[in-house]
Parts: sequence; C-alpha cells; structure tokens
Amino acid sequence: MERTLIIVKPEGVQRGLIGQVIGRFEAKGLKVVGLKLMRIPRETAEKHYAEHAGKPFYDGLVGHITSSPVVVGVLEGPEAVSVTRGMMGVTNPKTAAPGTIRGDYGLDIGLNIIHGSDGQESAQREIGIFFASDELVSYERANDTWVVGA
Ligand code: D4T
Repeated sequence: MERTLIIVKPEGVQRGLIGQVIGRFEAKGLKVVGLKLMRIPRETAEKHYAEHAGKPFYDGLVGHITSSPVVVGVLEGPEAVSVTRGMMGVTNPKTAAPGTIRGDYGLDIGLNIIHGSDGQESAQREIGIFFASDELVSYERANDTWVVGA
C-alpha cells in the first residue's frame, strides 16, 4: 500500500469543491487516512514548493497557496501516487483530459484545483511537512475486500 499527499488548493475551497474532489478519491476506493483544513504558513509553503524555487511562477505559487485556506489530505491505496496523479490530470487544466479533476473543474494553470505528490519519495517528504505521525490514522474499512480484493 502507498500513501500520497493531496491539497485541495484555495480555488477548490473557495469554489465549494472540497466534497466533490475528495469524493472522487473515495469513490475510486482510496482511503482517507489524514485530512485537515488549514491556512498554510508561508514557511511551510516554501518548504513544500522548494523544488520550484527560482522558477518564474514560484512567487505567485507560494503567494497563492498561502492566500486562503486549503484542505490537505493523505490517501492510501495500491499505487496511490500514480492513481491520484492520473485522476488529477495534467498540470494545465486547459489541456487536462475531461474526466480528470483538472480537466473537469479548471481553466487556468495557476488555478488548477489540486496538488498531488509526484512520486513515492516526494509523497513521504510532503506528508511529513503537513502531518504529524499521530494525525495519520490506520484503520480497516468493512468494504475494503470489495475494492482491493482479499
Ligand atoms: P503539483 O505539483 O501542484 O501537483 O502540480 P504538477 O506536478 O502537475 O505541476 P508542477 O509541479 O510542474 O507545478 C507545480 C504547480 O505550479 C503551478 N504552475 C506550474 C504555474 O502556476 N505555472 C506554470 O507555468 C507551471 C509549470 C501549477 C502547479
């Protein structure tokens, strides 16, 4: 089982899409093992987006993600990282395929609704930035065998 970090970005919260976005992952069968609404402090955003420091869109990115509350979550499931990335769609919502979150809800690359970790290493790093270990909960769901098999 893998874990991955997602962020419903400020535009997702402001547009009332929290439930629809999280609901897609639940319907897919991924398990929510961590979830909180927060206003991201600037220092945390800089840590999270460290790989983009120096890029032309970096200042806007950090300014935007800290501008309004977000919902941060940890999803668990088989190949959770790539399954989540596939459901998000490509970075630019204009070209993201219909049926993906970005393809269905967005039009602007700076307002692309959702972040998801892009690999297992970044997932571990990002989960550590946003969640203390006692904020993540392992549990069985009664219908897991009907989603991921025995
Ligand atoms: P994240 O990391 O948020 O899941 O997005 P992606 O993996 O799909 O895309 P990314 O890391 O290349 O970009 C991170 C973040 O920056 C915004 N962005 C990106 C932007 O505002 N302008 C740009 O030109 C690019 C490339 C969107 C996502």
